[in-house]
Amino acid sequence: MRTRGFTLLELLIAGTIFLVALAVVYAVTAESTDTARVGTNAGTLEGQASRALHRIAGELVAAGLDTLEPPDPQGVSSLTFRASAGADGATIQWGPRQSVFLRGGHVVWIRDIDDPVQEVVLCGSVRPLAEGETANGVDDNGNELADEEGLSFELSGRTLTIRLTVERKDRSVGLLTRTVTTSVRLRN
Ligand SMILES: [Ca+2]
Ligand SMILES: [Ca+2]
Repeated sequence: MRTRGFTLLELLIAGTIFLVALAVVYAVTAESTDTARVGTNAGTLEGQASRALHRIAGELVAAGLDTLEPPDPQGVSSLTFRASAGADGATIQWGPRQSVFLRGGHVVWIRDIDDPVQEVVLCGSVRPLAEGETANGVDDNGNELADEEGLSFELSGRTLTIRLTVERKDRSVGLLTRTVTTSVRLRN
Protein backbone atom coordinates (compact mmCIF):
# COMPACT_ATOMS: atom_id res chain seq x y z
CA MET A 1 0.00 0.00 0.00
CA ARG A 2 1.34 3.41 -0.95
CA THR A 3 1.66 5.96 1.88
CA ARG A 4 0.06 9.30 1.10
CA GLY A 5 2.26 12.40 1.73
CA PHE A 6 1.04 15.73 3.19
CA THR A 7 -0.67 18.18 0.89
CA LEU A 8 0.57 21.76 0.72
CA LEU A 9 -2.61 22.92 2.48
CA GLU A 10 -2.02 20.51 5.37
CA LEU A 11 1.56 21.73 5.73
CA LEU A 12 0.40 25.35 5.72
CA ILE A 13 -2.21 24.69 8.43
CA ALA A 14 0.31 22.79 10.58
CA GLY A 15 2.86 25.60 10.16
CA THR A 16 0.30 28.26 11.12
CA ILE A 17 -0.77 26.35 14.24
CA PHE A 18 2.89 25.99 15.25
CA LEU A 19 3.55 29.72 14.80
CA VAL A 20 0.43 30.71 16.78
CA ALA A 21 1.46 28.36 19.62
CA LEU A 22 4.97 29.86 19.58
CA ALA A 23 3.56 33.41 19.74
CA VAL A 24 1.36 32.50 22.73
CA VAL A 25 4.31 30.96 24.60
CA TYR A 26 6.42 34.05 23.85
CA ALA A 27 3.68 36.45 25.02
CA VAL A 28 3.18 34.56 28.30
CA THR A 29 6.94 34.45 28.94
CA ALA A 30 7.36 38.15 28.14
CA GLU A 31 4.48 39.07 30.44
CA SER A 32 5.81 37.04 33.37
CA THR A 33 9.29 38.51 32.84
CA ASP A 34 7.74 42.01 32.91
CA THR A 35 5.78 41.18 36.07
CA ALA A 36 8.93 39.85 37.74
CA ARG A 37 10.90 42.95 36.75
CA VAL A 38 8.20 45.32 38.04
CA GLY A 39 8.14 43.31 41.29
CA THR A 40 11.92 43.54 41.64
CA ASN A 41 11.94 47.28 40.91
CA ALA A 42 9.10 47.89 43.38
CA GLY A 43 10.98 45.90 46.03
CA THR A 44 14.20 47.84 45.41
CA LEU A 45 12.30 51.13 45.59
CA GLU A 46 10.55 50.15 48.80
CA GLY A 47 13.85 49.02 50.35
CA GLN A 48 15.48 52.33 49.43
CA ALA A 49 12.55 54.28 50.95
CA SER A 50 12.52 52.17 54.13
CA ARG A 51 16.26 52.58 54.69
CA ALA A 52 15.99 56.37 54.26
CA LEU A 53 12.97 56.55 56.56
CA HIS A 54 14.76 54.58 59.28
CA ARG A 55 17.74 56.87 58.94
CA ILE A 56 15.52 59.97 59.34
CA ALA A 57 13.68 58.37 62.28
CA GLY A 58 17.04 57.39 63.82
CA GLU A 59 18.10 61.04 63.89
CA LEU A 60 14.76 62.18 65.29
CA VAL A 61 14.37 59.54 67.98
CA ALA A 62 16.50 61.59 70.43
CA ALA A 63 14.97 64.93 69.38
CA GLY A 64 13.38 67.14 72.00
CA LEU A 65 9.74 68.10 71.57
CA ASP A 66 10.46 71.68 72.65
CA THR A 67 13.35 72.04 70.18
CA LEU A 68 11.27 71.60 66.99
CA GLU A 69 11.17 74.35 64.38
CA PRO A 70 8.38 74.82 63.45
CA PRO A 71 7.09 73.97 66.95
CA ASP A 72 3.92 72.25 65.70
CA PRO A 73 4.72 70.65 62.32
CA GLN A 74 1.55 69.72 60.40
CA GLY A 75 2.57 68.45 56.99
CA VAL A 76 5.80 70.45 56.55
CA SER A 77 8.65 68.98 54.48
CA SER A 78 11.41 70.65 56.50
CA LEU A 79 12.16 70.21 60.19
CA THR A 80 14.85 71.62 62.46
CA PHE A 81 15.46 70.05 65.86
CA ARG A 82 18.00 69.35 68.57
CA ALA A 83 18.79 65.89 69.88
CA SER A 84 19.72 64.92 73.41
CA ALA A 85 23.49 64.73 73.84
CA GLY A 86 23.43 63.35 77.37
CA ALA A 87 22.38 64.71 80.77
CA ASP A 88 24.08 66.89 83.33
CA GLY A 89 22.34 65.74 86.49
CA ALA A 90 18.63 66.20 85.78
CA THR A 91 19.27 68.64 82.94
CA ILE A 92 19.35 67.34 79.38
CA GLN A 93 22.16 68.70 77.26
CA TRP A 94 20.90 69.43 73.76
CA GLY A 95 23.17 68.95 70.76
CA PRO A 96 23.46 71.28 67.76
CA ARG A 97 20.46 72.32 65.65
CA GLN A 98 19.96 69.66 62.98
CA SER A 99 17.75 69.84 59.95
CA VAL A 100 16.02 67.36 57.63
CA PHE A 101 14.42 68.76 54.50
CA LEU A 102 13.49 68.13 50.89
CA ARG A 103 15.56 69.68 48.12
CA GLY A 104 15.21 68.89 44.42
CA GLY A 105 13.80 65.39 44.99
CA HIS A 106 16.37 64.55 47.68
CA VAL A 107 16.02 64.22 51.43
CA VAL A 108 18.92 66.13 52.95
CA TRP A 109 20.11 65.91 56.55
CA ILE A 110 22.40 68.50 58.13
CA ARG A 111 23.76 67.41 61.49
CA ASP A 112 24.67 70.99 62.51
CA ILE A 113 23.08 73.87 60.63
CA ASP A 114 25.84 76.19 61.88
CA ASP A 115 28.25 73.89 60.00
CA PRO A 116 26.29 72.98 56.85
CA VAL A 117 29.39 71.42 55.25
CA GLN A 118 28.30 68.19 56.89
CA GLU A 119 25.19 67.70 54.80
CA VAL A 120 24.17 64.20 53.86
CA VAL A 121 21.73 63.06 51.18
CA LEU A 122 19.58 60.34 52.77
CA CYS A 123 17.37 59.54 49.79
CA GLY A 124 16.74 60.48 46.17
CA SER A 125 13.78 60.01 43.78
CA VAL A 126 11.37 61.64 46.22
CA ARG A 127 8.04 62.53 44.65
CA PRO A 128 7.32 66.31 44.71
CA LEU A 129 3.94 65.65 46.35
CA ALA A 130 2.81 62.76 48.56
CA GLU A 131 1.17 59.75 46.90
CA GLY A 132 -2.37 60.62 45.84
CA GLU A 133 -1.85 64.39 46.15
CA THR A 134 -2.14 66.92 43.34
CA ALA A 135 -1.36 70.61 43.72
CA ASN A 136 -4.89 71.94 44.06
CA GLY A 137 -5.09 73.32 47.61
CA VAL A 138 -7.20 70.42 48.92
CA ASP A 139 -6.48 67.09 50.63
CA ASP A 140 -6.76 64.45 47.87
CA ASN A 141 -5.43 61.43 49.77
CA GLY A 142 -7.55 61.80 52.90
CA ASN A 143 -4.87 62.37 55.58
CA GLU A 144 -6.12 65.85 56.54
CA LEU A 145 -3.07 67.53 55.00
CA ALA A 146 -3.50 69.52 51.79
CA ASP A 147 -0.83 69.26 49.09
CA GLU A 148 1.76 67.76 51.44
CA GLU A 149 5.09 67.05 49.77
CA GLY A 150 6.87 63.71 49.23
CA LEU A 151 8.46 64.13 52.66
CA SER A 152 6.19 65.28 55.44
CA PHE A 153 6.27 65.61 59.21
CA GLU A 154 3.17 65.67 61.37
CA LEU A 155 3.08 66.08 65.15
CA SER A 156 0.33 64.73 67.39
CA GLY A 157 1.06 65.05 71.11
CA ARG A 158 4.64 63.78 71.44
CA THR A 159 4.38 61.50 68.41
CA LEU A 160 5.99 62.67 65.22
CA THR A 161 4.84 60.87 62.04
CA ILE A 162 7.21 60.86 59.08
CA ARG A 163 5.93 60.01 55.58
CA LEU A 164 8.10 59.48 52.53
CA THR A 165 6.94 58.89 48.93
CA VAL A 166 9.45 57.78 46.30
CA GLU A 167 8.93 57.01 42.64
CA ARG A 168 10.79 55.44 39.74
CA LYS A 169 10.07 55.20 36.02
CA ASP A 170 9.19 51.74 34.76
CA ARG A 171 8.77 50.96 31.07
CA SER A 172 5.63 48.84 31.49
CA VAL A 173 3.69 50.54 34.28
CA GLY A 174 4.89 54.13 33.76
CA LEU A 175 5.72 55.29 37.27
CA LEU A 176 6.22 53.03 40.27
CA THR A 177 5.33 54.81 43.53
CA ARG A 178 5.91 53.67 47.09
CA THR A 179 5.02 55.40 50.37
CA VAL A 180 6.52 54.44 53.72
CA THR A 181 5.49 55.81 57.10
CA THR A 182 6.87 55.62 60.61
CA SER A 183 6.46 57.40 63.93
CA VAL A 184 8.86 58.42 66.68
CA ARG A 185 8.09 59.54 70.19
CA LEU A 186 9.90 62.77 70.97
CA ARG A 187 11.60 63.56 74.28
CA ASN A 188 10.32 66.11 76.74
CA1 LIG B 1 -3.15 64.91 51.91
CA1 LIG C 1 -4.06 68.32 46.88
